[in-house]
Amino acid sequence: MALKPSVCIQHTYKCLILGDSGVGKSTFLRRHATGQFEEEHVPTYGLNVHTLPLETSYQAVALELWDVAGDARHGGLHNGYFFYATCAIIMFDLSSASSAASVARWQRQFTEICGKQLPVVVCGNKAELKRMCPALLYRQQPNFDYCELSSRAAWNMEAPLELLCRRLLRLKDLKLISFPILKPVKNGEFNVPRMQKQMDEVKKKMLPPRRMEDDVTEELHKHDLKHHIILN
Ligand SMILES: Nc1nc2c(ncn2[C@@H]2O[C@H](COP(=O)(O)OP(=O)(O)OP(=O)(O)O)[C@@H](O)[C@H]2O)c(=O)[nH]1
Ligand SMILES: [Mg+2]
Repeated sequence: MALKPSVCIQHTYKCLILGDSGVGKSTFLRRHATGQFEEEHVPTYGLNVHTLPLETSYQAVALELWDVAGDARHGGLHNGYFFYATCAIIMFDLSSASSAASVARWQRQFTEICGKQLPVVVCGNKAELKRMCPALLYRQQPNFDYCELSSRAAWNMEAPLELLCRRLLRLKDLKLISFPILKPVKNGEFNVPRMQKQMDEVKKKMLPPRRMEDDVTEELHKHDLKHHIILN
């Protein structure tokens, strides 16, 4: 299913896919690699790696996707996996508040090992399900993007890849010009306008960048954000 760019790949970038167990990291990878959607949660032990060639409006690149086990007991927190990563997708499940609350921890771990400058896309999966997490907010930051998708509905699957390619190549108007056409799972009914609207609402309500001197507790209080999850 993965496409074969007609032109030579100029760069391969290592991209970690991080997030709690069960958020859908392996499903995302498998969908892109084979088109299949697996209903069952088979936890990953260690990691899976798959290289995805991508044709963009500027050049062909490849993302080497490292899908890391979300459960520490399955070897997911192995620091060695992080070496030489150039970017990350941090995934959470929009129907699970605890997985959204864990994003900050995954992001901290990534920046501690790989540095603060690398591109990160926080990605809410299972967008077709009822949202069970409190209101989501993220802070404007260089090298940070947010998107939502549904592997089940095959909706917005290419968004994190496109956002990362833009950051990696420093080309704001870059577009993926070809990618695998994925089909929603059979017998599913998906409300695409609703999914789009919910994602746009989160994107509209960004927080300004945090200044060094800001006290986080005070800031939350000031903006009345007690019932929000801040994603970075
Ligand atoms: N409803 C819905 N379920 C999904 C979606 N994506 C994945 N799933 C389901 O979520 C469950 C977990 O998926 P995995 O991809 O195995 O999760 P993971 O993040 O790789 O988990 P670990 O390997 O344990 O870290 C599976 O039952 C998938 O079918 C989605 O977009 N919508
Ligand atoms: Mg997995």
